[in-house]
Amino acid sequence: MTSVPGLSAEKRCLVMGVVNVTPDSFSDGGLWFDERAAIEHGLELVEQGADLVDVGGESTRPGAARVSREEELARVVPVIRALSAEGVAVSVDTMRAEVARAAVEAGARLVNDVSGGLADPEMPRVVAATGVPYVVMHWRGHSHDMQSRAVYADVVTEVREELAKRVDLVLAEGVAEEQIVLDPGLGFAKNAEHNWALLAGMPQLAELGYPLLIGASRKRFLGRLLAGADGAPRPFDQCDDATLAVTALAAREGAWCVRVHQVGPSADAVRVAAAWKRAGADT
Ligand code: PMM
Repeated sequence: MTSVPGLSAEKRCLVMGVVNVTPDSFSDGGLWFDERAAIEHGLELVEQGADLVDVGGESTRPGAARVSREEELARVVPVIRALSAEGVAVSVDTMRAEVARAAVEAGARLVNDVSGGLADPEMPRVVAATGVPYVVMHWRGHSHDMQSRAVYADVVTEVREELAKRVDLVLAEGVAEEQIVLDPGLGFAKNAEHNWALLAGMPQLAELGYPLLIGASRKRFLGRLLAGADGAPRPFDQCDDATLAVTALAAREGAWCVRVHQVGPSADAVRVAAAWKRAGADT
């Protein structure tokens, strides 16, 4: 089973707090773009109960353009180095093998690749060499036109099959089974209906035999669900209670990790879910 070196062996869903070192991310763009602010926010998230802090330097919001490799490195490496030096378990949110390699050298303990190795063919080999856990997310293309690929006859079956293919490929490139974590990629080439189907389909995705990471935090489908009487979606920063509900339900479904922007309430929720499960196991 996948484990992150240095993390508690307590049996519960992990909480990954998000630090986007970007000027334009959907949910927190610009807030932590400054290096010092990003480091302080990462430390704050750990105080609030984050097991991992996910540091990303490239926005993946629908329509976003790519940043250069140099810019991405300059954004994330100093933040990862500083947080790692403070003992924080850092994951790097990147699609680039070179950024992943530099991040692990700077202390990152997990590589979170939203493209599941599709954006950079070097990625699986680099991750294999590092030996750290590897989040393989379901992805169909870069953000600038990904929503045009949100076409499925049966989203759960297709995402499951496409993830299984990615797993075969990364294993063939030398990644160990114990390194792999799968993620359905909510919002990435998926509309609201697809996202709900994938959450409901977690048991089918879990049948692939790998831990699951769920990233629903502040995503548009939550805002749409909570739209007011005028039909206007709820702004993303007013979707944290809905995110918390997803955390509780995902943890209950056996998620390995949830990726969230507001950490404190989710850190409590995963403990509630674990106590509930333990009590069930005792009776
Ligand atoms: N979502 C975003 C960024 N990185 N990583 C994983 N593994 N899963 C996700 O769902 C995911 C991710 C986009 O969210 P943000 O830009 O609002 O942080």
